[in-house]
This record gives sequence, C-alpha cells and structure tokens, in this order.
Amino acid sequence: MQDCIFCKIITGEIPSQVVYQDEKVYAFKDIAPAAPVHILIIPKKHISSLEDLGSEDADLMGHILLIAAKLAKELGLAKGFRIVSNCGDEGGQTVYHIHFHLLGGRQMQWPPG
Ligand code: DGP
Repeated sequence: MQDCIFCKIITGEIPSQVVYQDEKVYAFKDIAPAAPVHILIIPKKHISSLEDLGSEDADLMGHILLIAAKLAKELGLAKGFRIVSNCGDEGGQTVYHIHFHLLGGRQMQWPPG
C-alpha cells in the first residue's frame, strides 16, 4: 500500500534492521524498543489490523505465531517473552499494518498500560 510505512520497510524504501524474512513474513527491530528484545513481525501482505483479518488469513496468522516462537528461541528468550498486537486507536495501534510485537529480556508487568 502506497502510504504505509511498514509496506515501505518490506520493500526497503525505508531502512530497517531485519532479523527474519520469508515469502510471507518480515521481522525487524522496533525503532523505539520497549524491552531489550523488541521485534516487530508483520505479514508482507498489507492488512490494516486484526479486525480486518479474513478467514483466508488464518494460515498466515498461524505462520506468524510459529515464527514468533522460533525467533524467541533463537534470541535466547528461554525465560519467557510476550507477543502483543495493538488493535485500533484505543488499543494503542499507531501503525495500520498489522504487526505483532515480540518483547523479551526483562520481567513483564500486568496489566499493561
Ligand atoms: P503500535 O503502536 O502497536 O502500532 O506499534 C508500532 C511500532 O512501530 C512502534 O513500537 C514503533 C514502531 N515503528 C514505527 N515506525 C517505525 C519505523 O520506521 N521503523 C521501525 N523499525 N519501527 C517503527
């Protein structure tokens, strides 16, 4: 999508620190890390947010979660980690290309802010 910063990151138009990619998924370091490990995992297909998912995206979402667990293992997050997807303004979403935050390397708190 033309004005989407994450679509521009996927194409390389905006630089990023990639940690993983395959034909369907791109994962890169968050520009403003909220934890020692903070990776964003996104589909290469533009989907605005969780509420825009269709049943045809079920395999893609499953794939993303499997990649998240694989990256957590590779990045040494053996003590635990958190996956977050903010949805909509009140959910705290600021970039409208669906993404999953992989956070780890410190004790997480609950409830989140
Ligand atoms: P959210 O607030 O859940 O929509 O998360 C958006 C995240 O995207 C936020 O943690 C900061 C990150 N981000 C925004 N712009 C860029 C960018 O240009 N590069 C990178 N690496 N991350 C970005």
